[in-house]
Amino acid sequence: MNEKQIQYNHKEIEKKWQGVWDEKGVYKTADQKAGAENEYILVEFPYPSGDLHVGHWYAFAITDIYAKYRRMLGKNVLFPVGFDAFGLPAENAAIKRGLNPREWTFSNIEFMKTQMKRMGASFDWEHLVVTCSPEYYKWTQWLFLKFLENNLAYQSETNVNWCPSCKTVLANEQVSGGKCERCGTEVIQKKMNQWQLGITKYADRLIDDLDNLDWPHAIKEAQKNWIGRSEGSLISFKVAFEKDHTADSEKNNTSEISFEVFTTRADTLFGVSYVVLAPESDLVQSLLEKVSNRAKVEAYISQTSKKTEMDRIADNKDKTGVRLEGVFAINPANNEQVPVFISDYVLAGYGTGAVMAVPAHDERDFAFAKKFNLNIKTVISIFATGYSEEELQKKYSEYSGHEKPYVREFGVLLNSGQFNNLSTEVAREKITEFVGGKITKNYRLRDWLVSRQRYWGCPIPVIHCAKCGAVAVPESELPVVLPEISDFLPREDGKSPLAKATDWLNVKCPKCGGDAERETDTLDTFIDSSWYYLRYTDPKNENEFAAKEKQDKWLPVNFYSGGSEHTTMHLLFARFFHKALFDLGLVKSAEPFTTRLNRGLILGPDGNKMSKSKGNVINPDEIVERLGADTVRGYLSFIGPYNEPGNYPWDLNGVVGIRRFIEKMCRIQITAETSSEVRKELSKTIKKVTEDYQKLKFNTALAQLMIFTNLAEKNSISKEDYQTYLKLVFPIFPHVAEELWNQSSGEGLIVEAKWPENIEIDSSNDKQILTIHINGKMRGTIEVEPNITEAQVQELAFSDPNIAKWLEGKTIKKTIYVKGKLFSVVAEA
Ligand code: ANZ
Ligand code: ZN
Repeated sequence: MNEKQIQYNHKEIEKKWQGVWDEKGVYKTADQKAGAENEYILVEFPYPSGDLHVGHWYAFAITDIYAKYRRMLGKNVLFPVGFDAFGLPAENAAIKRGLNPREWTFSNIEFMKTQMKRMGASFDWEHLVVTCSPEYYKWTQWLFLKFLENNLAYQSETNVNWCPSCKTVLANEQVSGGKCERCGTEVIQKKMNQWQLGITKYADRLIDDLDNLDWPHAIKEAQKNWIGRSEGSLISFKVAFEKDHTADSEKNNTSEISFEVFTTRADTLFGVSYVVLAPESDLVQSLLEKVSNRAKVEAYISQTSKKTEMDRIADNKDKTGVRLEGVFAINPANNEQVPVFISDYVLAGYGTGAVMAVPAHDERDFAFAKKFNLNIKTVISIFATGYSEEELQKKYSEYSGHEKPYVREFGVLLNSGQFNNLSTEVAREKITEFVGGKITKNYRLRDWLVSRQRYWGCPIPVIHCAKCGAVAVPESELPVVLPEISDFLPREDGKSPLAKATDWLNVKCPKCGGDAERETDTLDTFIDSSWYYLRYTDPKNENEFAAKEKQDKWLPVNFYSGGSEHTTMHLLFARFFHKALFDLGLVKSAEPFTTRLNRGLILGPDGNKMSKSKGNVINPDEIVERLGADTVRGYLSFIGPYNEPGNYPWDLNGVVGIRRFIEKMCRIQITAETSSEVRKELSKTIKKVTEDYQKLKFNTALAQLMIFTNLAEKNSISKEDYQTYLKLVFPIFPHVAEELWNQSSGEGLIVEAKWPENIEIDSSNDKQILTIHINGKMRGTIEVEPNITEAQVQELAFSDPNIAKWLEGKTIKKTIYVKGKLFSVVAEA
């Protein structure tokens, strides 16, 4: 046979086969295939920034390996792609560079489509979803109206980041170090009426249903922490005012005012030495006229309003605050009067916005008490029960000396009247009951603020009428299309630039026909991405967001690959959205994604996150041009196990190594028969590669393919076995595999081939390795035919000089032969 020409011209090969696959429509999703199970493989869709980066390749091309493998197994796969196309960058391009956000976005999409097509991935482009197209956002609006009808969407006054000099609302990422990113002015918090979605109603289900999901433990834990459910008590404190000095009684006035605190540690109630209220709370406002240091208090309130929540909860030891002079709170457990403070470490939006402070057992309260010289009273001891109170006191003070608070949740009570010696756990309930409190749950999770004062987003389909209030735009008038405007800066009062499009803004009320105005806020883009996977199943439907029968075919998503940055927000929002739709009978499953995978991150060659400013960005197009898409696919699959998130620096030598490997693949020659060694390795390779693909360990699958390739290149392999090998290679290296399949006159296209079956190898004729022991010590090995006799073994062993030397001058006493394993000799001098 002739030396096979090694001519790996990746450009020609990749272009050719992409054209053929496209033309034959091999990746068109079949709604139903006889006898095939449907499988929905999903990757988080990208923002159309205008350039595909290596991260996109890692997301799509590597998940595509899995999609291809599942297809070859006979699954009917939906593997769609789309663009999460609303959002700030387009608007910034409009403001800074005078571009039209729609044109900018769509031209980016067109460009990225051509980039993506070079991956050789099995996307079905007919299922393309673009969230900024009116065909899509019509249904985003329709779904929003369903939420509105069912009291899951509502308006309320909420704080926003406000730049007083730009007169604009800022997103969190536009605030750096408390200053406006554009002009450097200090950002303040401003109250605005904004739309919210009632995700907190789903808090318990969002936690509890995690148990049934086949998701990595770390993702579940992160979601639980984000929701932050804690069990505690609501305890009511009465307010008392200091009597003015002219009055006769020494005692303070108890007022009618009371407030509740939320505490997870009702067991520490006897240790309360003061109370802290959130400065911005309504309660503080109502107490203002009774405080004797009002100016100071008001100054602190205004100072707090400049801080973001992030700054306030930051774990700094330096606590600030102001005492409400003349105001006291009465501890319901022992009727003690304690001072009342405001401090920014207490947030109005969590719990009740009021905290009973127990400095002996809480870090923040401790720091605060130290600073303001407040009483620190120990009420919990770590020492076990059985001690008298004095003993406990003594032991405790020896132990702690109040250098730091004892914050652990277990222990026994002291200094707590009739509750002394109870365990903290029991005391929590008993004390709550004793003071008439309530056991409740509290959540970190807030309702989802979805209003954005921006142009480039989905318009909220609501009309405001002075008479009728907020009225839904009638379904027949959807979509509310974004008007074309040219001035993208927000209106002076902070309203979205849409408020300047007066033709669009002024409408008649759908209810009463009177003059009315459209809502000018647009929706958070996380809403767009909370249901795109539903639309993928039926992207062109003009009458429904997705027909029931299409949903039935594909949902829930079997496999969802995404970035770890979406562990909480996106994944939680989408789960909430889906559950809400489930309750409304619009989807059938309570969860959208049965399996979730967070993939790793590709770093620059310097080991840092790729960024333009660091100059360490790898441009995949360049590498595809120079070395080929198959090389990039191979490199990214080899970099580490796909199912475990890790950080992988880009390594050009590694890339070149993959290219060389592909060239080696091309050098394998077909012969009449397969050598037994190659055949055996092929059997092993099929097993290993199948297992590894299934587990998303493409790196070890490829390592095995490399071992096999090395062997096959130097040995003989039949056409049939060679083609089996190509099938194993195909998911990672589709273009070159198709080319070699074609050159070896494979039947049809490899892309339509079936996954190979295991090959059973008859190993009964294989040579065996025997270990030789002399007097209990291993002294060497010999290779023998399987049907060898004991006498032949002995002859072979004794003729091996390395073994014979141990027997010199000795007499053989005994030999033992274990077939296929061992030949053992006992010899004496
Ligand atoms: C008394 C106490 C004693 C507390 C003690 C803790 C330890 P989690 O677990 O996160 O729910 N707290 C309540 N509302 C707050 C607010 N709006 N801003 C800041 N802190 C607030 O935390 C609940 C605990 O955080 C509550 O229990 C309360 O302090 C504080 F040894 O009450 B604790
Ligand atoms: Zn009206």
